[in-house]
Amino acid sequence: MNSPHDTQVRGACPHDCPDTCALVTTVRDGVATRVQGNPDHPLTDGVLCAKVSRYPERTYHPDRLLYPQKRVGPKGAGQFQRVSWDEALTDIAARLSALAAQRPEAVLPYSYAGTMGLVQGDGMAARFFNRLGASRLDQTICASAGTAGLMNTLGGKVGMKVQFFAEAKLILIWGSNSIGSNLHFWRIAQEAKRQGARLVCIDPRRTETADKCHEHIALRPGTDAALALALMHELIQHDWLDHDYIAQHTLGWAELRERALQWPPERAAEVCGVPVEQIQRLARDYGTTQPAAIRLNYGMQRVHGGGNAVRAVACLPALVGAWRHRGGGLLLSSSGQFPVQRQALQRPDLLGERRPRLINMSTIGDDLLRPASPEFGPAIEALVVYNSNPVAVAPESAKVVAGFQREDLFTVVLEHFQTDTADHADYLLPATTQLEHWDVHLAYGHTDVLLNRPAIAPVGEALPNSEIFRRLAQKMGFDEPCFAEDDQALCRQAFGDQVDFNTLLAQGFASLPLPDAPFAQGGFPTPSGRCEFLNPQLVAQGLDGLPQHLPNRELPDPQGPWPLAMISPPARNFLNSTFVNVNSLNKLETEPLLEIHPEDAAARQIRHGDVVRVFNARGEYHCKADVSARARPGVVVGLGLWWRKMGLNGTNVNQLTGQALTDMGRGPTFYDCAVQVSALACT
Ligand SMILES: Nc1nc2c(c(=O)[nH]1)N[C@H]1C(S)=C(S)[C@@H](COP(=O)(O)OP(=O)(O)OC[C@H]3O[C@@H](n4cnc5c(=O)[nH]c(N)nc54)[C@H](O)[C@@H]3O)O[C@H]1N2
Ligand SMILES: Nc1nc2c(c(=O)[nH]1)N[C@H]1C(S)=C(S)[C@@H](COP(=O)(O)OP(=O)(O)OC[C@H]3O[C@@H](n4cnc5c(=O)[nH]c(N)nc54)[C@H](O)[C@@H]3O)O[C@H]1N2
Ligand code: SF4
Ligand SMILES: [Mo]
Repeated sequence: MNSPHDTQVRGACPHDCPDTCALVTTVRDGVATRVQGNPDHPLTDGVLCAKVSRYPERTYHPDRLLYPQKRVGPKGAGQFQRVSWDEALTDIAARLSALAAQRPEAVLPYSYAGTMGLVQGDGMAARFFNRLGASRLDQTICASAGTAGLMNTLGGKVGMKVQFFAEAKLILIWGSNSIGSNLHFWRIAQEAKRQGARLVCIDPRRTETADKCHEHIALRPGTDAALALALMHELIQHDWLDHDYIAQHTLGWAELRERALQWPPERAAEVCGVPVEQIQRLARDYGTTQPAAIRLNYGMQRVHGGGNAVRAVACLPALVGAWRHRGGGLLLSSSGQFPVQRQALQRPDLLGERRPRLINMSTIGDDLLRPASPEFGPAIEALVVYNSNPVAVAPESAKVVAGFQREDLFTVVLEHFQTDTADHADYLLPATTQLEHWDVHLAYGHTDVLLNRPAIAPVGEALPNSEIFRRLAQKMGFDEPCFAEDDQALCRQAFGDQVDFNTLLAQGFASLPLPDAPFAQGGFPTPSGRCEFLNPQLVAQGLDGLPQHLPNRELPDPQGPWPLAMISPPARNFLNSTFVNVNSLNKLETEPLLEIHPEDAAARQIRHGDVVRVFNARGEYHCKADVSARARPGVVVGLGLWWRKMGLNGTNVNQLTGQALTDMGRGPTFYDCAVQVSALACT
């Protein structure tokens, strides 16, 4: 119940989730008592997921980091003592200055999407590292294969407006567990369903989303391009094509046609491990239903051929002319539509003539262990981690941990909690949460800009990331005026005059003025202005210019040592490794689990609840078996990103994943991973 003493503060959810909800925080006597969805923001509609509804619990968690700390124990042991901000920042600045004077590229920032805010993300931090001349981080860990696939086909991270999925008559939910990871889209899909739309889920796992769709196509991981090419085959054979749209708005139709004709449904059925009739029926539905909409998500691009898979799927709407309708087309990410003023915010001009090397965050394990060499440059000697928990989330943990344990590596971690990564810090600095700082947000699942106002004062001595970098800059003698700008100034700069800041101040959100059906008359943001089935840039690089099915590198071999494919998608009540330490949420997820099909379990004498050893050449992960038909035969599912220290024997699923990269975009291949499973006692 709200009392007259309550104030309500409008904000934005900072998490790496397509929904980017508008929040309303209730504050009484300086304490946040409740976080709710803003009912005035149409897409949020007053509704939040379970995770963020628990925000006060996370914010006032007894384990929140409240003051700066310095390592006192062995590297990685997580033993710290309290120090003052001044002592911490003076020492950090001295260490970084010494490196900056000799070889600035020995310093590496490591950040991702702990907060998606443009100010507390790579705003002030980017200025700081540009001025320093540090190595740049190639931020590939989530979406870069899909991004490359989309760029190479549609020309950008562009697509349908999410609200118009409500008007679709057929929705393909492709590589997305929407109920878990895109709840507000799912609500729109439900509306479409009530209006008679058919929902089809394409996912190796029988997710809660698959349960609620009319049909579930449980293909093998990494076979989406084969399925898409077979759909094209059927569209051609039955002439379910929009010839006019193809002629006017696409590039390379003759070539794509020839490629697709090599993929009869029988061939794809073999590759995907699904019945031929299911592919034929899906093609019929897609070819004969208008408007038809595809909600693609990043789950299907974490494999060797992930970029090509996205390319293949992204060709489909143009073939049937789905883009003609605002309720038709495709959405993977909308983030390319936001006019972010990155030059103003991040100030790449501070680099001057310097062009520091790029270090791929998805191969941080290998890169931390690499010595100096002419090709690589200097070894990484200092790491500044913020908005990320690489020790838990990056692939091939054994190497990541070995890298973080290097005695000669100087590591600073800005965090809310003492995560697996924080355990390895030399300095651990307390950061504010979204309830405690200003920020401004774009979204990748809708097209509204959101403003976040601080609802409460910082907890303990926590400071915003921006302020930590501002103070560090001062300590290092960076005297450019941009280091003195405050967070509200950065909020304004993020979109400059492209978005009306007064609207943001007044209502907390502002919609971008975009057309309802962006490609009804073509006009794709590609160099040709067309949907590029055949991509001339890829051809110029000597690559296959057409989408192709590239099999997983680690195809499970029933006769070999690694007979099972493993995927490790997000858990519904965690957000990557965030929220894993929030008790009410980890209770819902119970404990680290491996879903395994009853047949695969029986073949290994594994019973439900047994402790199992999941292993391959890279390592082993210990957890409990969840014998369940959610997993298809031959595929096991290691759900969610538990903190290593909360898992059995200090392991999590990334013990097993590898550092090989995708066909495009240099992305990780978390779901291209072959393993064996045995009961732990038997080993
Ligand atoms: N609750 C919750 N929400 C989240 C996250 C979270 O951790 N928890 N993570 C957030 C992040 S970082 C991101 S990037 C987004 C999107 O992250 P996504 O990874 O797209 O998340 P999901 O929607 O769970 O979709 C993954 C689905 O793809 C399936 N999948 C795995 N391999 C394949 C394949 O080869 N082909 C196909 N077709 N499907 C496959 C998985 O079984 C899973 O159901 O979600 C965000 N939202
Ligand atoms: N096996 C496997 N591994 C995966 C995935 C998978 O599906 N399977 N998914 C991958 C994907 S899609 C992604 S996006 C990555 C995610 O990897 P990360 O971006 O590292 O995401 P989180 O694990 O959520 O960690 C974010 C951390 O940032 C902290 N944080 C939040 N806000 C702030 C802030 O304002 N300031 C500071 N200093 N810290 C803050 C949080 O407390 C949290 O510990 O993981 C990847 N790893
Ligand atoms: S995590 Fe996603 S669904 Fe949950 S509140 Fe944030 S944006 Fe909304
Ligand atoms: Mo992600």
